[in-house]
Amino acid sequence: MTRAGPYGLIADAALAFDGETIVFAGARADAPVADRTLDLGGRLVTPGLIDAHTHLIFGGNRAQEWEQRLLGADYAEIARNGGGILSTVRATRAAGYERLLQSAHGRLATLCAHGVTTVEIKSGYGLDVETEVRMLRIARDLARRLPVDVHATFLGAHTIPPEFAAMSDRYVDLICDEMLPLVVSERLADAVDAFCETIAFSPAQTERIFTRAASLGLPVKLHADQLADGGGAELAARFGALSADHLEYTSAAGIAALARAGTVAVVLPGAFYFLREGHPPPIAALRAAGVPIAIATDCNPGTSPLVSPLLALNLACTLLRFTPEEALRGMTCDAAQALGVQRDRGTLEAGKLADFVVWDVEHPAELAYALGANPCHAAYKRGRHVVASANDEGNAIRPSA
Ligand code: DI6
Ligand code: FE
Repeated sequence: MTRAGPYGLIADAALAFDGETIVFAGARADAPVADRTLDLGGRLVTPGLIDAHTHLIFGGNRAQEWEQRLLGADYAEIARNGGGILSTVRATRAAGYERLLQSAHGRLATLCAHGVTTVEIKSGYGLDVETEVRMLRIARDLARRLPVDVHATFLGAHTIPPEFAAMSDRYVDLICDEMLPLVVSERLADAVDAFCETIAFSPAQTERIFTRAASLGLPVKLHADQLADGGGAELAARFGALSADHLEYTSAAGIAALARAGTVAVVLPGAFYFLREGHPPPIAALRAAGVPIAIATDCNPGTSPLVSPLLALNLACTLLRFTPEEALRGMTCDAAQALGVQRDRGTLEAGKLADFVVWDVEHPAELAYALGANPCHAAYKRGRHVVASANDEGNAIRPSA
């Protein structure tokens, strides 16, 4: 019997898989005889990374808004003046399917090159039936083009579209009566999310959307308490949400509710950093309450233009005081739970998918440590070798002439 050390690490280990399923993970001495073996040179192997919260399909970018913010404008104020999410909505509506697909493909390929094998992607920059459906179709399409499982989330309730300004309840009607049934009948989404915040949807509106989602059989998750404590965590818990995300301003009562409901906290250190937010999510209290804490990139053009999962881990450690071990768990097993796929993902165990990454590091703490590095030597998705090392000769940088 092998005793795993910190990080669940097993020294001198072997992993065996048959087709897309792991059949053995443990000490090399105990490994079954295999048809074919591969020597990984003693490198570290981890589960494939799971990025459980992204908005990586969008038109344009918001670099100029970022410039304005650096000069003193504030995120909520920009949003109230029709910028922010709405400026990305304009750019996303104007971009055709192909252009949106290509730009998202580039971002997702970067995540894959850094060891991501499962990703969640939200809609929410369309806010009309046609564009929301386009975004979700692109999410499905990306899964056919890249070696990654995609969980698509319908986020029609991201903000109130200009056509419904000052009549947000009518937009909630559209979501409940048209968008949600369509998304379900076309099997375009695996979950439903909403942005519950004073600049977006009220708790009462969020409840209506969640009630409808539940009646259609879709699990929910929530952007909760990012800019202020709006009771978002409690609301998510009441609906048995898979996750409550952001949580910068969540109260003690919210944390207790998450713990009782078994809802995963997803923290997004990229957004915390990029908004220069001063109020960190209550990590110590979440930890003490035993709430599983996942970490995700939140890849989006406004608050977290982040395509490095390992940098997200570093930010979680440096800014939010995760240990490097907690950070890695946050992008593997806790992230699997945030997507409801812990049964077949998130750890390396017999019976789970052979989604794993081979890293060019000596110790797992190095994954969260090196700023901007990519030590991914190889990644395997469902048993298939899908990412080769950037250090292989083919990719080596040639000397200038
Ligand atoms: N919270 C966020 O951080 C992103 N969405 C949300 O509800 C930001 C999206 C954006 O600014 O484009
Ligand atoms: Fe988000």
